[in-house]
Amino acid sequence: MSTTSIEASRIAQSIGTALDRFIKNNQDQFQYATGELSQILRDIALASKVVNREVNKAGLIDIMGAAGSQNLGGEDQQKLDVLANIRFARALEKGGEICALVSEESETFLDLNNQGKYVIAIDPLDGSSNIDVNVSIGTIFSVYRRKSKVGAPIQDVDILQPGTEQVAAGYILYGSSTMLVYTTGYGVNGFTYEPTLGEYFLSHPNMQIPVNGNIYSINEGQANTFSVEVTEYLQHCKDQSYTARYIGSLVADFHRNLLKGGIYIYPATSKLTKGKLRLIYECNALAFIAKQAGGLATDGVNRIMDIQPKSLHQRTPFFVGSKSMVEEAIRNFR
Ligand code: AFP
Repeated sequence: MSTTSIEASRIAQSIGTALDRFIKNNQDQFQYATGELSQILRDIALASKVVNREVNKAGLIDIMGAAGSQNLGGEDQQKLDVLANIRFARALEKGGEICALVSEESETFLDLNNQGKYVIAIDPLDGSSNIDVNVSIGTIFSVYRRKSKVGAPIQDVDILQPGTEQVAAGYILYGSSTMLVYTTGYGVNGFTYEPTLGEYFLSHPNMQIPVNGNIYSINEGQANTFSVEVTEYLQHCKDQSYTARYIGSLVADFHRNLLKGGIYIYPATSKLTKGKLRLIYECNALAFIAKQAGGLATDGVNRIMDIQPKSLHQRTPFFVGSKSMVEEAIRNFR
């Protein structure tokens, strides 16, 4: 190809829809279309760009490794966890749209004492034990409307909302490319980050998870601690010659199965009787996205989004992914 024709084909190539434009174009779909939710999504996108920059630099500067403190689960907090928590909190606190923040990294919720109408639940950097080995990690977020009166102190009713009350949810995947995937209850759309332009562009419009798939994702190293039902389902996966894929990074495992079709399972085990994953800031967001994409998420008995949380850091067993696969996996649970 000659230089002029390369130039011509580059000019002919459209750069697509930027996230900002997409949010603006779709703002009217939202019943409280005052622009506040749009601003929250923009703030999350901005913070994610900063975190993305730090994640990309992780191998280059002394930012890798444990920060010396532990989070609530007693796991070492990695430096990037701490940094991501600060970045998202700062970006979200500034605008005044949110009144409270729930984060995996903080024991209690943060009451911002303002006129904000939204509550955010966030896992700022999930899969952080993978940072040191250059494996994909992610951010997960849920957005809720506050229930109590604006101006009053934040109450449990604002924080402990079931997933059905989410008005938006999404994740950022820091992978071979960085993606932001979100829903406001009108389908799921995915945006890929173009680092030279510093913008997310719509790359995966109206994402749908295949109704069936052949990938199963579970930490089979824990197989001796699984229930009979889960063990039987795993045998079924093998009998069907399904493919086992497990990164150990929830966002990355979920994202792959969303695109290709599959099931992700983090079950209750004899050691972790409620499973490992957190309902409020991990499972609810992915359950909302799965539902909007035509998939299913349950704890084996109840739909994840129907569960009434009783505490901030509550754990739940989690079965999520292609509808037929999840239905099959939980068939013997009731
Ligand atoms: P970290 O943030 O401590 O790496 O935990 C990540 C996580 O919550 C989730 O992203 C993984 O899917 C899951 O843990 C993996 O846990 P197992 O090592 O028990 O399979």
